[in-house]
Amino acid sequence: MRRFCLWLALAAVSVVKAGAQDPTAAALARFDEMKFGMFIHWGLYAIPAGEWKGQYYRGIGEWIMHHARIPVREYEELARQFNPVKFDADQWAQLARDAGMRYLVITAKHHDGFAMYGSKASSYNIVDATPYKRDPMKDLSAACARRGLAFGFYYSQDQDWHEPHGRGNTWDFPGERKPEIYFRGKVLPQVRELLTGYGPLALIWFDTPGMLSVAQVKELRNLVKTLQPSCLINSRIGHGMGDYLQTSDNAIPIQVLAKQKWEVPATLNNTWGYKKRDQNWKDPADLIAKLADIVSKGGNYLLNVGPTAEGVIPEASQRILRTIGKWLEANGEAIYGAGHSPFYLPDITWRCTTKPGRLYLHLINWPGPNFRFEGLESKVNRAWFLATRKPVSFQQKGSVLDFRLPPRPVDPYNTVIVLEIADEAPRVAPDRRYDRIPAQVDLWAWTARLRGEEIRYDRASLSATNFHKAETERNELWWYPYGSLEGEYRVELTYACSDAAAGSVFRIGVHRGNQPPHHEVRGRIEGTGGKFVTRPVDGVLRISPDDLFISFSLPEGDASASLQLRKLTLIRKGS
Ligand code: H79
Repeated sequence: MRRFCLWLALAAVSVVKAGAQDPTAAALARFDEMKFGMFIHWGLYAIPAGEWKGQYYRGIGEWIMHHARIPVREYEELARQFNPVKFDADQWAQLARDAGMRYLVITAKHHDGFAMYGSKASSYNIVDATPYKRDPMKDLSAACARRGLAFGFYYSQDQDWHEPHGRGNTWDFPGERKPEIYFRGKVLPQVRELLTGYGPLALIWFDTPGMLSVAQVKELRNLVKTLQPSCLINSRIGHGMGDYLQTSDNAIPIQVLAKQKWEVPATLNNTWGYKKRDQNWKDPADLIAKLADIVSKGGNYLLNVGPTAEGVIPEASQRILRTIGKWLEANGEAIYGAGHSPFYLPDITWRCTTKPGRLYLHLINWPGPNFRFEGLESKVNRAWFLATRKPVSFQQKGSVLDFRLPPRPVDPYNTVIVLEIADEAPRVAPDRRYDRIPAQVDLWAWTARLRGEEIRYDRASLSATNFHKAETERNELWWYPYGSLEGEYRVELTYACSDAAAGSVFRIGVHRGNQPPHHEVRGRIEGTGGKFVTRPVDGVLRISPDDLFISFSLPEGDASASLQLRKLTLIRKGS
């Protein structure tokens, strides 16, 4: 009897343990702590670098084979020239560390089908088809391991423009596809190679699902989890079978998303793969603020670099990343392992992250000497600047905190104030909670995804500019509400425009997928004499839970180079 009891007790313990050790759950918890990673797009496309036969191609550089409809036989020639003699795995991994990144994800195979590692499953790979003859991924995985950086592979499982049965290449292979031939012949064996040859992978990053069936994706998932149970799989494996969610490329949700773990993949300029001409680098101040924004909403930030064909990460990318790293060195406590904001995000002065007993206020746009913060019901015992440890003076009355701050920002990018509170988790006034959508929601240009090569964000005026040149590509803003904005709204625009440039038609659209809006309101931009004003828009905007994004554009194209759009305000009908 005694022995039986002992056995029962042991069995119970092992069940509990098995639960606690679910490898995917444990890996997700580690992933959530990391917050910030390096994405690397490196492949044959770095040779043309945006130009083919003397012609420049707009758009993302790694798509050049598709954009220029380059025949497989011609594109294959690039492999014979690919010789990245300046590649140094330790330098790349060290750069990621210097940037404060905790993980690194690199293209093992992009849509062009070329394997950037030594693959036995296809001779179209860097070891067998280039003069370089080495496997850079062996070096890189080892360099990451030496520095405690988590490592993962990007693998394009669905599009493969090199294969007759892969998706995407209709210029060489216009006929029907037998996905099964491609899937069994290339995808499964290559994914097996990646999961068995490069040590433990933190994650595998699939992209652009479309052709593979539920059964195929299930098999792919099982293969990954059988070989490495703690390797995470992103949502772009398709059919809802990922472990965590990707937002669209360069898209930050407008709100806290707390139901599942997620990640924003983003570029430093307008391309993933190296493109000679693209020097449209984002401002480090903007990236540092976006990191705080994403973490405050519960996400991870995966920032991309596109090395040259020689194996060099562009100087400008390095500078930007080291600037972010400096900020993180002093302020990392408010980022790594921090929880999302307990508050709704009313403006762009601040963002908030948490740890037990602590609340971090990220001042990303300096509020000036008198800063009022409302909605915190927990008692604040102490407040100090995270980077300098100097105390911050404040008064607390009920749920209102009044701070006395220096007239100018302590940190030019993001000044973090630590609040030590009397509760383990902050108590928040019900009408300020993160999951309580207020009757009036601001869609700031700052939080939008900027579409088009000309459009810019100007931090000084907190507005998007350069909507013109629609003859080349539409320049527009997209916001991602993730189901949080269901309802009917009146809309107001906050903008400035010179009187001379007034008159353009604007369109606010509501989109189900990456297609034209299924619902829209239009109006005309009136001159404001260059000053910022808030003006109502005629009509009602109807948003349903399955709407993917909301856009603002000047569809008729003549447009106003001088329009500065700061925000749209949505005011719920009946409020
Ligand atoms: O790897 C990066 C991109 O190459 C990949 N995802 C990130 C991480 C990606 N693949 N597809 N897309 C992103 C969607 C892109 C669609 C477009 Fe196009 C490519 C729009 C313009 C160029 C396809 C070709 C649709 C229009 C032309």
